[in-house]
Amino acid sequence: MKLYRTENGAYVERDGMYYPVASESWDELICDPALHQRLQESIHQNIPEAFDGAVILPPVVSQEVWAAGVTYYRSRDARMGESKDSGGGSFYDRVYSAERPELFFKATGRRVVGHKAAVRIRSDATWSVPEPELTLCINPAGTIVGYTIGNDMSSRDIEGENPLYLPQAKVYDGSCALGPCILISGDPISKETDIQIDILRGGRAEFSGSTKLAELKRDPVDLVKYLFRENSFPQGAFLMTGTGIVPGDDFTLASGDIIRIQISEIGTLENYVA
Ligand code: DO4
Ligand code: MG
Repeated sequence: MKLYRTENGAYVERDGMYYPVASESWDELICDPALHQRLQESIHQNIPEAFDGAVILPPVVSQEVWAAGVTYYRSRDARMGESKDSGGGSFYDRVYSAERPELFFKATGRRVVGHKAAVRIRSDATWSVPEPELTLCINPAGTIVGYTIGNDMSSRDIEGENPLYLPQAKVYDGSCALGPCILISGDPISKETDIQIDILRGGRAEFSGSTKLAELKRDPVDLVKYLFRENSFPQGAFLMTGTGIVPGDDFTLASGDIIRIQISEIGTLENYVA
């Protein structure tokens, strides 16, 4: 089942049919401990509706968005390279193999954009990239209730200059995209899941890359356990699980680029760079 937040309320999709989901608010829905069952009931009790013209909103309102870092070897490698002149390289190597993961605050709902909306690059950055990341939807009890697609936009020159600049490299208006929907599932997502990114410039592929979830070094459940240590999330939370795809050092995003991130089982998140 896939759950969408739209301008006309929430919808659940199964087998290509879209059913309305009654709710007080998005927050109330996401926090429902019986979300899975409630969506099944919506499918059984409602008549499917046309969905073609629906305006899809980001699947987040009051939830905080957090992110894990250096969870794939490719990210460790890229980060060690970009920060070698600042002496930050060894931090990334150490966190990749440490028991405690890197977790950082990424966005409030206000800073998140949804499917087909504009992501932004900082005007004071010279080296910007998207980071395609499987993103966990977690309820207030700390249970993973679903999966969405995330783009952790990053300013590599700023984080490379000094690891202490990470919040500025990562948190700014339009720095996070989530969507288009949440795959609601009681089962862990398959390690065979493919993650693919295509960046189009002037209609042509400027960069393409892919990875498999099997390359993720950390167990999503362990990441959530660390996030919820000494931290409560009364409205639930989203946790981006890190990137396994980093374009070569000569690539930087430009205004007008289209970023397509595909995760098998979930769908495609498409954004353009403002
Ligand atoms: O440590 C810096 C950020 C890492 C990150 O965002 C990632 O690996 O995806
Ligand atoms: Mg990231």
